[in-house]
Amino acid sequence: PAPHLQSYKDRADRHTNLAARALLRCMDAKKTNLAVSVDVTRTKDFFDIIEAVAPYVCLIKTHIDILEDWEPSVTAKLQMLASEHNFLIFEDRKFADIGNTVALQYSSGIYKISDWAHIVNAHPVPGPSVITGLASVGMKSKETRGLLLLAEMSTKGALTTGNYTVDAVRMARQYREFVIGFIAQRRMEGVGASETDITAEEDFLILAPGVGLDAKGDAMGQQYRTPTEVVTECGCDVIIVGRGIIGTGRDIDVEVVKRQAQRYQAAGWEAYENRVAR
Ligand code: 6AU
Repeated sequence: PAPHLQSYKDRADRHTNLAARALLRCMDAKKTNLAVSVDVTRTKDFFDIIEAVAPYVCLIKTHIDILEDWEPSVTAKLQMLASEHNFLIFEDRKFADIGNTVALQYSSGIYKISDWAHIVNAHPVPGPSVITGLASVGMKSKETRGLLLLAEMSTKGALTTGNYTVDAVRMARQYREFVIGFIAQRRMEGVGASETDITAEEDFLILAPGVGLDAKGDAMGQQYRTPTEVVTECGCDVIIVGRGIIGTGRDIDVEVVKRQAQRYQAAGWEAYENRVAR
C-alpha cells in the first residue's frame, strides 16, 4: 500500500534514513503527528513554549535567526530537551542558493545548524545542486540528517505549482538517501510520476504547514486548513502548527499553549487513525 495507508510504526521499521526513522518512531511512541513552530523572538518564551508542548509533539520547528537574544547555550539546551522529551528538531532555514553557499550556511556561521538540527528544508529553485551541497554536510554527520524540499507553499498566490512541483518531486527521487520528504499540502507520490517511477521502498514524509482549527488565514497571505483536511483527506504525515498553539499576542500564556498543543495533538492523531483505518 501507499505510505500514507501504512502505520507510522511500519514505515519507521522500513525507512533507510536515520532522521526519518527516528521521527516516525517518535510519532508512534508518543502518538503524535504534531510539530510546533516556535516562532517567537525571546529565548525565554522559546523555552517556555517548548517545555509546555514537549509531551505532545514529535518535532519542534525553529526559525533560530528570529531569536534576538540567541547565544550558543540556546541550541545546546534545545538539544538536551530534545533527548529528554523525545522529539526531533527541524530548523526551518529554507536554503535556496548554490551548493557551495548552502553547505556553508548549513555548517557554519554562528548557528552551525547541522550540529543540532535533525531536519532542515530547502527550496528546489536552484536545482539538484542545492541538495548535493547540503548533503555534503548532512550525510557526513554521524547522526544522519534529513532534508525536506518545499514542493508547495501554503500562502496565497504561491508560485510552487504545476511543473515546479513536478520537478521538485523528480529531483527528490534522485536523492532518496538524504531527501526524506516534502513541505507540501498533499501527497506527492502521484505528482509527475509514471507508475514505474515509484519504487516500493519510496516513502517521502509530507509535512504540512498552514494548519489551524480556528482561523482560516492571517493578514499576510497565510491560509489554514484543519487536521482532517490535511491528514485524513490529503494524506499528509505531520501537521505544523505555529500561531494556532502559541497565539498571536506578545505575551505567552503557557497554560493556553499547553491546552492548545493537547488539542492539536488529539485532532492530528484522530485524523491519522481515520486515515489508516480506511
Ligand atoms: O501556523 P503559523 O501560520 O503560525 O506558522 C506556520 C509556520 C511558519 C512558516 O515559516 C512555516 O510554517 N511555513 C512553511 C515551512 C514550514 O516551510 C512553508 C509554507 O509554505 N508555509 C508556512 O507557513 O513558521
